Amino acid sequence: MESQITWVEKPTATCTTGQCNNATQRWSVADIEALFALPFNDLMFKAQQVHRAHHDANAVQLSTLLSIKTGGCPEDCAYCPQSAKYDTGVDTEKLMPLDEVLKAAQAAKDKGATRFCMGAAWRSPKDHQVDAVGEMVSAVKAMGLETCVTLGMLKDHQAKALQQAGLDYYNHNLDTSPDFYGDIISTRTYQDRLDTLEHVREAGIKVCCGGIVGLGENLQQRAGLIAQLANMDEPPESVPINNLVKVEGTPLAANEDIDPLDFVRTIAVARITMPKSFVRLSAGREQMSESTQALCFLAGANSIFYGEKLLVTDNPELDRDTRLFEKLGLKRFES
Ligand code: SAM
Ligand code: DTB
Ligand code: SF4
Repeated sequence: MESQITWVEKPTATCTTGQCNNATQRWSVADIEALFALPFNDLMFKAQQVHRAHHDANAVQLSTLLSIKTGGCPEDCAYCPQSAKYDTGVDTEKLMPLDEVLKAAQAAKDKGATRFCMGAAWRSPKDHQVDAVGEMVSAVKAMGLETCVTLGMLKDHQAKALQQAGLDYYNHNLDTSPDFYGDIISTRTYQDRLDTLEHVREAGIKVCCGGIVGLGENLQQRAGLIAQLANMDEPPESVPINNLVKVEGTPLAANEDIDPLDFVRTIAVARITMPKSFVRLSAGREQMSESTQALCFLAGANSIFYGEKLLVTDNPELDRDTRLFEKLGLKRFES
């Protein structure tokens, strides 16, 4: 029997929640909650339709992460093993020298990554640190890799300096909905995040922005995160959806795991509401079955972090990913 659902590609609604950041938001939180509430098969069917209209259904973009400045971060993000506030056994290190970064970038390229993402455990970098990262960006780009960095909050002139250095993407996650943010982080505000994203956009750098599920958010708050992302004047080119990696010593270490099918639903809803974006199945793959990952690809995920480490936690071994790609007939996305 035909599904009774009428699909609306981009609903126009007036904001009733106070959570939208533009007057004519495209997706209300209620619209997104309604997507989450669909029968699983209907949701997956719609996600596939949208995915196939905008992307090669069997191509997945491969990004490799490197922590260029590990640990000792002054922020108190409750999920993060790199916060100095929690005893997680992560040692604090200085900014990695350029030659080591380039060695890691070459290794990532040799193994098939097309984008190299460098992460620093900073609240907000100083100008001389931005200059040092700018040098890394220029050198990695010269190797023929796309570049992405995530350094915390940026001032407008710092975003411009990174653009001048040739940076392709800046990763800065909203992580969760505005009304749940204060439960997770107290050392900065949601508006701080939005301000940095605006500086990045204005500098002409592509935006990589997503969030984490499994923080203890309710369904409305999960929908609230997607609404924030989808209603940006220009949705992020890249949307990482992380499943919380529970790290001993962090306040969220004992959180209950979310149902894997709810994670898949989050990917599908991100795909439907941000048709052109690359949706990245990000942290949490190490703990995920092959079947769940396969469902995530079916739901429209078309990017992963590829390489044995995320920043400080484990990611699947390369041969495990190679086998999974072979089983699923997936190929590497070439831009
Ligand atoms: N300090 C910068 C910042 O917060 O933007 C950059 C690095 S920070 C580690 C980058 C992102 O990693 C966070 O925004 C969060 O989404 C993700 N992340 C950190 N710890 C995580 C965890 N345990 N599980 C899943 N995602 C995590
Ligand atoms: C993103 O959204 N996920 C990545 C990347 N952007 C920087 C980080 C995941 C971190 C997982 C925990 C860790 O290894 O530190
Ligand atoms: Fe610091 Fe980023 Fe970790 Fe927050 S997520 S504690 S800002 S490294």
